[in-house]
Amino acid sequence: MSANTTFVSIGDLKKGRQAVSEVVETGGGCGTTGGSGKSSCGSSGGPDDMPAEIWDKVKNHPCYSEEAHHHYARMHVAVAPACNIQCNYCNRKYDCSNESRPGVVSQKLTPEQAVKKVLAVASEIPQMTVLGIAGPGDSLANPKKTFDTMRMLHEQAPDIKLCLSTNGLALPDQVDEICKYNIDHVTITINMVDPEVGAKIYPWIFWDHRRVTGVEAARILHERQMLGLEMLTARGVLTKINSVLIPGINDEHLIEVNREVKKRGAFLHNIMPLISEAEHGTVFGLTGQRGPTAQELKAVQDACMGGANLMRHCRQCRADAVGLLGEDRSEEFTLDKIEEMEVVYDLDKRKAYQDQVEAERQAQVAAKADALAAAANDDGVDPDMKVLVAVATEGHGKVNQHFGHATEFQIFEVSQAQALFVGHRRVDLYCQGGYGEDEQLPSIVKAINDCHAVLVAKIGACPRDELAAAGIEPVDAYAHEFIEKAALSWFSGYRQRIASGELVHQPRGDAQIRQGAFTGTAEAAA
Ligand code: CLF
Ligand code: SF4
Repeated sequence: MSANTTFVSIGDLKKGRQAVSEVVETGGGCGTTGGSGKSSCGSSGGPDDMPAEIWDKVKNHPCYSEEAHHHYARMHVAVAPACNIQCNYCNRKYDCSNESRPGVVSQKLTPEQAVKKVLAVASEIPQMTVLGIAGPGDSLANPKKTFDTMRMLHEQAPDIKLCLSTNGLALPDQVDEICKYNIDHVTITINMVDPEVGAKIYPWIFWDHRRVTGVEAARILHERQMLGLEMLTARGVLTKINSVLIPGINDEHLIEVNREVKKRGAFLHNIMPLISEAEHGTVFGLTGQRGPTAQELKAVQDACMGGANLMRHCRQCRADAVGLLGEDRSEEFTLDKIEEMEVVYDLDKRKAYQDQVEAERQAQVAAKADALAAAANDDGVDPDMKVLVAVATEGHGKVNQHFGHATEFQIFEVSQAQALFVGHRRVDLYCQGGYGEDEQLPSIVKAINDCHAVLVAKIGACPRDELAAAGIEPVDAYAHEFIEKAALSWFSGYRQRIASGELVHQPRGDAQIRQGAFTGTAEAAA
């Protein structure tokens, strides 16, 4: 079978999950690094799941806490243009694909411009709590620009958490600098722990003043990644591992990656789909290497459960992203616009606003707990039934977006025991300048085709009918309610309709992960 058609079966993945569980029983990981004996601290964890000092680091970091990502924003500054390796899914005309959606070009900044931009965003978006450096090349292949930026921010904006992302090659040499500026969150992209697999992903690295190729290059990269991860864990820095899922190359192998990074203390594992368009001009794009479907991605993520904790809410942002993870406000903060802004970095005002955000977040947590308690009754329907629902939201943890204004849908897996965020699906805007664009509907249906319902604040008659005809129930009865409560309430009603014989539960199909560029933006919907 070719690399493009081979894919690990769900049965094989389940065997792999068993292997992961065996290792986890004896292995280390974040539960053993925090020192309190508490053991579960994934992105969906809360204060009861982890030591207080770890919760303090993750509670308002939108990437490290799924709950936080509904309420808190991050921003990136594109100060790091150079890279020291080549990945087959990257074209260096664009931003680093390890933390960015392929095919995007960011506006490069000097460290001084970057600091000015961060202060401007912090004064306009008080819930912006994290500054990340994620390109457009590799942050640590540009150490002076990266650490100059971090040093100035450490001094001038002490309430903002600092975060960076790297391919790991230069990491062991930079751990002291990382700790010097209190950079508490570091992402390493690790796609393999076997250099033979790595040779299919990395054609070369630049190491020790020369270009190294093949298995030797992948071996050096692997050793540097593992060493860097161990050093960060030893220094108490929280680490997230990004892995790009490449069907036929590292799909099964990511279970082993998960196990190895867990052993070395990784806090989170973020398995992202390969985005591989020929128009991006990458090696994989040009050779026809496909990305995974939504259900293939979910199968690998599910198989890794029980190992290193999973992040499933990554949006593969751009190197100059600004805003909540699902939105992009970078256009509001270009250099010329910042020049005209009155920048007032007011710590007290930021804190007061964040206190309000925290109160809203606690209300969401309480609503979820109440809804779960109400859902746990014996209604005669299969107690293990799980379905996916899509949600249109513009933040605050609520079902508060019109179907036609959604550029993504959040996906929740709902059962009587939980409403769990399991991913998102990007779509083209349905509503274009006040009227519905019916040509977009088939692509939206394909993106959420594995869902039983879509929860929205409002929806027009035409998309309502087409969704229903495709077997996806449009639901606007929970407008402006908290998402988990809405999803659980809808699910209880769905079960009641099955119990009464009003409907028969049918399994859904697979869904597509959006590959190409977008034809609509959030601004266009406003
Ligand atoms: Fe940025 Fe990355 Fe820090 Fe987050 S992003 S450097 S950890 S602040 Fe987040 Fe964006 Fe996914 Fe990255 S959603 S691409 S995981
Ligand atoms: Fe591209 Fe990032 Fe890989 Fe460098 S590390 S080649 S910038 S994806």
